Amino acid sequence: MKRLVGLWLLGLWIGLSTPLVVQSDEIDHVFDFDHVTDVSVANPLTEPVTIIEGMNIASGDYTYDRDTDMITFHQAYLVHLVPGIHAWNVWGLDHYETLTIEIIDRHQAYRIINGGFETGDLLGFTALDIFKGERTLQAFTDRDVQSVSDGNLVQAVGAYYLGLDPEISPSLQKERMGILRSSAFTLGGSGFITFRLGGGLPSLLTYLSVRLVENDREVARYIPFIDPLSTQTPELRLYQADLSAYIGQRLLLEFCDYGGRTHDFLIIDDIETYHPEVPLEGILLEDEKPTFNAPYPPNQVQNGSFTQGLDHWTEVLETTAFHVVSGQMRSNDGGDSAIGMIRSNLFRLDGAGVVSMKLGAAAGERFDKDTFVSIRHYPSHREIYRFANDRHDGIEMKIYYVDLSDYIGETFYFEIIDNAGGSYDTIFVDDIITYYAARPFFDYSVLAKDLLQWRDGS
Ligand SMILES: [Ca+2]
Ligand SMILES: [Ca+2]
Ligand SMILES: [Ca+2]
Repeated sequence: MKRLVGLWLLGLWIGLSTPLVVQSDEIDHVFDFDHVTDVSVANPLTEPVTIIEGMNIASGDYTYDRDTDMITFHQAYLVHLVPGIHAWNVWGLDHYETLTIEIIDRHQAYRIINGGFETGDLLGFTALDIFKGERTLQAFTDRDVQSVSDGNLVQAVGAYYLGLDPEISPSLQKERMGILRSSAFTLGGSGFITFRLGGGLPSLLTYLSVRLVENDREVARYIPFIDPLSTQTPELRLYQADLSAYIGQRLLLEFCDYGGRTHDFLIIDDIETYHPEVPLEGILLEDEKPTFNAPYPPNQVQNGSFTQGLDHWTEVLETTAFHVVSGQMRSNDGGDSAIGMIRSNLFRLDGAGVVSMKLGAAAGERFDKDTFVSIRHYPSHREIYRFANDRHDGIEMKIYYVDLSDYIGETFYFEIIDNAGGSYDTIFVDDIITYYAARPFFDYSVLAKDLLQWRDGS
């Protein structure tokens, strides 16, 4: 009789996401968001399972083992369920039994999935390839999730942290690039988040970006303090960030590695986005996303031909790599060993939607990871185009055109990057034009080749 009442109740509740209220002695199993695992439950039927229905379950979300007569609900499915007691219909040939799993309330809505990497892989995260879509250059892979017992990284929490794949060379470990995107969460509690980060030297090419899900706007950027002495044995430090201005909003985190040099890497653990109270521990990081003071961006980027020195350009690192020589902006103030990044003011794309500039730099593999031009969208701060010199002969600067006509009316800025200190590691830029009333004539041979290839690399 109890079973019949259960079936009747279930009939009422099928298709609704509201948790079914079930007596606790009827719960078949529990799932804990803080200890993510698959959940195996005995088949409640006296015959083999044909299909399971309910809670938007799909055939890839569970497996049925005929030999053991066990049903296994996959962790990747369970992590998305809201807290409560959920029921599924387990079908045989012509009838079903119900099966229940309690999802423990761990404030899931306010938290990212697998923030401590304790599944031993990147479950819950998406790794986006950046550079030419080259899979071997993806900085964040399941193989980078390291067992704490395998290393000497005492600052990690739990059994795993996101480190560096030990099977590849140290130089490739750092050369790789990528973006690791978390699952989305609603910011709740105190509005503070905490995370453990480590990496190489202070690098403006590796950071944590916080974005609004609604419109992809970057609301904050955090760059860890890094002790240069820690480059040999990367150290995770606990940080906190105050995002309380965004309480109630849907956010996601992106750990970004845009750099290809030995100091450009991130190691990560213990990301917690829900703190009911302001956390007591952790170094408070300030938002370091780019800021601009021109409220009405012109269509021609200011001082694009460097006739006014470096006015309207902002050097980002504290070093001074950029100077103007013979009317060109060059990154070799102090020689090729200088490293730096300089940022233009904002410009609004108008007219034909084409921009151009003259470029001089060494060409070829490696150089295109170290000395390049990046075009970023504002206010998402998303990098939408990246190109390097591929035609300069070392004597005469060459013109490069970028067709951005899909983005007319949008606002952008340039970043010019010199991220290496060896011979020929330098970049020259001149005559940046961001406004053409009519489309200029140019053919494929002078088109800037986009080095970005966004792809879900997971
Ligand atoms: Ca961990
Ligand atoms: Ca890197
Ligand atoms: Ca340089």
